[in-house]
Amino acid sequence: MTPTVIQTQPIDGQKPGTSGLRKKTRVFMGEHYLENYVQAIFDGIGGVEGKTLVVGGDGRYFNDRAIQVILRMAAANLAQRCIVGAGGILSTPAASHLIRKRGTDGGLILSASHNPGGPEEDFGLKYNGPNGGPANEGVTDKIYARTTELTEYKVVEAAEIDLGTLGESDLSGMAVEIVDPVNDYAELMESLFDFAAIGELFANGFRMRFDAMHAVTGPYATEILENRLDAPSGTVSNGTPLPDFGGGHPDPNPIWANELMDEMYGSDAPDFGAASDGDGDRNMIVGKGAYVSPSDSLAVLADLAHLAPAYAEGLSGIARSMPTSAAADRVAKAKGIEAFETPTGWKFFGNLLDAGRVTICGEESAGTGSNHVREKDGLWAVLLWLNILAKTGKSVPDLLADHWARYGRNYYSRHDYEAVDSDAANGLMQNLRDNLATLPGQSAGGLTVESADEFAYDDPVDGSHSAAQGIRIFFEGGGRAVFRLSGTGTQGATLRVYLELLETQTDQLQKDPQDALAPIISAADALAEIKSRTGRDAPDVIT
Ligand code: VG1
Ligand code: CO
Repeated sequence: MTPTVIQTQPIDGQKPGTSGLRKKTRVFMGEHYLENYVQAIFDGIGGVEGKTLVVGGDGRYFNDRAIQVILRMAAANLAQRCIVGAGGILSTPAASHLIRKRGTDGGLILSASHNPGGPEEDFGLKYNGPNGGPANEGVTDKIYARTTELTEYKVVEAAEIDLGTLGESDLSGMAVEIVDPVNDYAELMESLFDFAAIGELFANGFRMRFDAMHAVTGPYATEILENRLDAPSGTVSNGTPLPDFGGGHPDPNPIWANELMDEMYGSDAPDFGAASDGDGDRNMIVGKGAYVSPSDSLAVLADLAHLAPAYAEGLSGIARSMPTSAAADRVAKAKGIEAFETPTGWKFFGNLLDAGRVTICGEESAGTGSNHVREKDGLWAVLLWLNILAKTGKSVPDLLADHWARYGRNYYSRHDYEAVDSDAANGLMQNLRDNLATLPGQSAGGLTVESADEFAYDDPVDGSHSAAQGIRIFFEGGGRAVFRLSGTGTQGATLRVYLELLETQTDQLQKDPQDALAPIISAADALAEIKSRTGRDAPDVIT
């Protein structure tokens, strides 16, 4: 069948952010909007003729209809095959795995991650390359350039594909293969971890709560935890993915996963709690009365990963995003392996992983992962924690206390100011940038600035340079404040302020992070003029 060529206009503002393009769902549903972006992706990666792509998403509102459009456009652009998760569902790490396992030319992942879903909420789309990872900046720049010049896109007219039935069908000459979204991923997890040891933990009465937050990990967690590891049924809660995530934010942090937090801090708390986000790449870990900050989680996992079969030989290196605390660096140092500091976003870990320079990576935003895929992976982190708990026989609070006693504790918090006026947010950043040279020596909040810079990154593998990745202020005595604007928001600007302080005195390791960080918090406000410039008295979200 000859494809229909539809005339269109370039659409302004289709610039991919930290993780693909995210916009209000209604924007994506607007005339030619999704189509323009899909055609720009296809053109930006050099066409899809003869190629095989993986397609799937987190099941949010518009996921299924967007997939039908993508399939008809892939056929019109002469793709050879699309591999689609049944029901249009694939968690981000499962999609990454499928791209790698099947040796495809990449994939399209539909998700706005932890942002709410629904007709009035958010939608997103990103391209991952043949290594299974998010497209690097070179590729996203090409995709963006195409969006600004595109005047037509191709689509075939065809009946809807039945996404619910496994098997292969033909769409105007392109094969559409509907696959089980869970099975390959569950097998991968079984190959990495000691399922016998974890199963024994559950058999001996260990209790766990996994909150899937009505998002994509429900079916994955149920299959792995309840079916393969024999955790009691009911271990997974909110396990049915819903197009609007039950009206909540599928964001696994103490604010949005408050149901889980209440249970874990309550009188009948299970031994272990965990949650994941909309597309399954983030994780939250919480023990009995003990929330684990993502930066600490990365450090503990890196320290003890050798207890899991896949990492028994040790790690080649550890990478963390710049705003993530330096806790992982000290683990790398103790192990005598390389540590890397990258800009925010998983795409910056891809080259290091591909080159074998690092085995484990993590971000303060609740993302941890390894070289098993090229995305962060929520359930992977949960299973590695379970593996470590099973092998050490210790509790989460004990493991944390051990870790801090050995390495010191990086008190850490992130303060988010959401939907701030864009001009005000840009003005705040520009003001810091303009004053970088004069900051050292200044006092604020009882602290003195030691140095300040704007973080830039030279990729050690391909030499590419990424500028303007956040402003860092280091204080005398080891504290740090980092400022950057979010690249995933869909409304105004989100200012993220990252606060950190290393404590090594053994009698000072059990403080509340907000108390421990009070001087850094007040210094950050004074130096960046947060309150006066944003007009906000307090952050919207503190994690
Ligand atoms: C945020 C996080 C970042 C993460 C990104 C995508 O980006 O800070 O660490 O990689 O989301 O995560 P930003 O630009 O808003 O700070 V996900 O779970 O949305 O794929
Ligand atoms: Co996510």
